[in-house]
Amino acid sequence: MRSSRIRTIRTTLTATAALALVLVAPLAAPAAVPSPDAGSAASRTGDVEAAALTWSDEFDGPAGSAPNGANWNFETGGGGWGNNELQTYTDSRENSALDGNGNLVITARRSGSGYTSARLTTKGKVQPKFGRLEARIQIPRGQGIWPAFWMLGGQFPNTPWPNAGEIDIMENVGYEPHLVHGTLHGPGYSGGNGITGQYMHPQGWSFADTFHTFAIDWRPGSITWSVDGVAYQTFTTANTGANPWVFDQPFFFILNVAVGGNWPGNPDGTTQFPQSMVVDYVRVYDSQL
Ligand SMILES: [Ca+2]
Repeated sequence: MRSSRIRTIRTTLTATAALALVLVAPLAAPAAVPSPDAGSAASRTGDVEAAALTWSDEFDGPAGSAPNGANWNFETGGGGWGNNELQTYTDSRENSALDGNGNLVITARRSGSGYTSARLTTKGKVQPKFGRLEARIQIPRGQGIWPAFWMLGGQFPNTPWPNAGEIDIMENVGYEPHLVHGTLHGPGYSGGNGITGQYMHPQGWSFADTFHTFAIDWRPGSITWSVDGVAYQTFTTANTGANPWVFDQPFFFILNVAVGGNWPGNPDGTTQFPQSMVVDYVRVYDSQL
């Protein structure tokens, strides 16, 4: 989702999404090392303790079962997704399944000369507006691996990208194991001109080494990104300037692992498959649904 991440969604949509090339926001200095204890961000972030859980998927269920169809759709197919990505997304349990330990696992696999993976969305099913939105995720690793936890405006595709808006809560590309990116795309600020910033692991370690909680605190005219309770950037209507702020409306979630493409580059001899993104939960607090 960098450069112009124009995704063509096979079934219905002409879509997109993007991550931008330009790093606009300077990073906040790495803050105090977050507590390593397990548990939700609520245990670490004061303002969440009083927050009411609006919705969540905890991914409880038998090993090998499908993610809850009441919450999740599959977007399938290949063709590069507008970004020269290499994977073909499937609805197979080989690429997305519960692990029986309370996690959703999205797995990118080598398949012949190509790759398979999965991309799940909550479009039409779970479309929050405002609040605290977070997921606890252990991301995959390796050159050419591109995991993402992100959102598109609920009006998409009737309202085309980028006018419908895109909120990238977390993206990582394998050649930067210690960085995650948070980005907004909208009319006048999309693709390589998205409003974006990044967060470095406090110790400079790989985010793939363990679980981390990636969140936004989303209010009218303002979105703040955090990792493990450490806020690292806030974008507001001041950042979009004369261009419209298109984020005061419902958005749906997307979880996917892409392989290859313009931003991450392609896998090489160092990349090991399969690679899995393990999602403990997606939670929404104090939101409108
Ligand atoms: Ca869980």
